[in-house]
Amino acid sequence: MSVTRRELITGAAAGATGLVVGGVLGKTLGGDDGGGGGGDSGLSGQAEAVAKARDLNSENVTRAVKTFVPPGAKPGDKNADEFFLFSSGGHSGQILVIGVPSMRLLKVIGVFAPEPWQGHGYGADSSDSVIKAGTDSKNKPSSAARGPLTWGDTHHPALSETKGEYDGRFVYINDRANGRIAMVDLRDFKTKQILDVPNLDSSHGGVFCTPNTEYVHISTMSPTLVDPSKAEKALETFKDSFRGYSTFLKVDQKTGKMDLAQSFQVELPPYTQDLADSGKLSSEGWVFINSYNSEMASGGNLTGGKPIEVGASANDFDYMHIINWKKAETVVGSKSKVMNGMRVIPLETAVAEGILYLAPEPKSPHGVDVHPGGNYISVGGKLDPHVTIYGFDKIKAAIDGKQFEKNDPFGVPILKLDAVRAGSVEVGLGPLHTQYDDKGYGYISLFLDSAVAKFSVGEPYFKGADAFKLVDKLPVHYNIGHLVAMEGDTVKPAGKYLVALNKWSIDRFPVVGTLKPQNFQLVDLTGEKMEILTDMPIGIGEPHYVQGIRADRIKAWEVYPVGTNPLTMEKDPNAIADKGEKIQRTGSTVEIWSTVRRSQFKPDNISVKQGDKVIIHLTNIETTPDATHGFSIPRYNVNVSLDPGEAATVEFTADAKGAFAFYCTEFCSALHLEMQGWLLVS
Ligand code: RUQ
Ligand code: CUA
Repeated sequence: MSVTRRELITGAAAGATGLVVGGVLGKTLGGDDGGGGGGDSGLSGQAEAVAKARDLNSENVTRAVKTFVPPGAKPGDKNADEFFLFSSGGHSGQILVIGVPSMRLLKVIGVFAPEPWQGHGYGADSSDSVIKAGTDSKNKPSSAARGPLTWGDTHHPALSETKGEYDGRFVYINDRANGRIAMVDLRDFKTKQILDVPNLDSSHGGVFCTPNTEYVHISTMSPTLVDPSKAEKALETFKDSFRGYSTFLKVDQKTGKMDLAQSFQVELPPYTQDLADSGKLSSEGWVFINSYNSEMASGGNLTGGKPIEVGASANDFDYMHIINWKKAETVVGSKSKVMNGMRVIPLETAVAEGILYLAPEPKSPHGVDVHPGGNYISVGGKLDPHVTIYGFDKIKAAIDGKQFEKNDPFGVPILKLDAVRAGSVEVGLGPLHTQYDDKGYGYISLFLDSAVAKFSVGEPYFKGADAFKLVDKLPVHYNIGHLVAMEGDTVKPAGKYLVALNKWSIDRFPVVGTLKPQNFQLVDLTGEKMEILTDMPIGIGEPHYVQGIRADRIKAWEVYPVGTNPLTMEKDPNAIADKGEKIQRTGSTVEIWSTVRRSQFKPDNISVKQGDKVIIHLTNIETTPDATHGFSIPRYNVNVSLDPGEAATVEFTADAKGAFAFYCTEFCSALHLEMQGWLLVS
């Protein structure tokens, strides 16, 4: 139930909600909202005075009340955050976790970039090994990366699903820059795997989970040069030298990890494959990937060639790729070749086996988003003011009836647009991405208009002339890219809220230097008209996609069972209990087993010789939530977070001579400052 502005101001809803802003506020702030009526109280007088002193009008107060989460609100309370956003952190390489409707930043999860606060990539084996394994040059046609890579451009988070609904187990996210993908376990919100995806040099929007997380999908963005020894003439022979790859990474249901041995790719033409989405319900078993630059333009603007953006938008149509992955699964065992450790179904095979089809998409398409019912697929063409809606029933019929316009230059059949289009809606300039609510509406971002358009999306909610219609439009601030409606890309959207991910904030926040924050705007979807509730500056990275999940689907751990290694989520063989502490020297290796608790490391004196290999096993033996300790060694670039119960191992060569005062980096107790020790390297 939502409280309207009028109810709030007049106090009509006060009885039901216990909200007593009351009549005085109404009178003072009333304006066009009118005023008067409703119960008056001491609280209303106070609220009125505060609102007046802070120059807040009734609309501001209503919005504040809709988003305010009182201190101490417990998950599940009516006044607590009902949803979490999992947001890409863009070129910060991280994931951001944000509460809705409060729009409070709850966590930054270190993924591709080392993150000292969590000890991600600063000496602990459990994270260092993940970052290191994430740069695997054997997987790429191009030669060795100058790794390990320590940053990523996170773009598209994909929450794991069961029967097309988020299940709160894992979240995957891609690195746009380096063609990689990572997995975060939502039991402890930590990165467990970074996979350098074979044959992918880059990847943009092609990330999603299939409806039961059988696979997580990722595709190329810029196509890959298959034989790097041909780099010199590669752009002149673009059509033959480059290929795209649609990748299905098999997910281990217990650990969430992706298993290359059971994964496969479908080879694609060297267009720029962009956003992608999974079929669901009636379209389950299929995936849809749009593309641009079917012109295969490669630039050359200094030597008389067309700039890439001109060459790449010359054609009126690009192509949606329609892939039957259930069919591909049956073919991959016998008809694939192995390339850089990955089974690949060649393009000709994909065509011959009926695995790959194309459908025309208007002018520089970007988003492709499957409707909760599974039948409709919305595509925004950046240079076309319409959203084009395809019907999967029509696509199936067109494939069965061989309604092809022609083949593309690689022999892939192109379906007739008229045969597969279910409708189109003129929405405005620069349509990009669509999300859905629980009432049959779609919401599409309009980059050039800086707006969100709401439109009806066919059956079962809308029929006949109402089937595909623009119903509302809301200006946002500014240059919106993605948008997210709560659970808005699942089979059961939650509606209620939408967040606009605006690339520019211009005048919305105080000037904090020349690099400005992005702007997340929370939009209320419960009324007839969409309404902005609040702005949230994003001061880290440039988020691309975000998914919004019901908070109660996440079952995160508060503490680890004592001795847990976060990488395996099992007891670490080197974890020790109280009194198990020891130091052991074998040749030039010194191995230390240390307990960590409020307020000491034991042992607190470690003496080694210069050049020794030092291995320190740390076990935080605390079981109290939040009793986290840090372990840092100055000058050795070591900073480990030891959450309650966590076990970690730090290994290094003691090459710097001196006395190094290691210390706890978390203010854990009254004697936190005393929680230190000495590493002597002589
Ligand atoms: S994208 S702003 Cu990087 Cu998903 Cu469309
Ligand atoms: Cu332990 Cu501070």
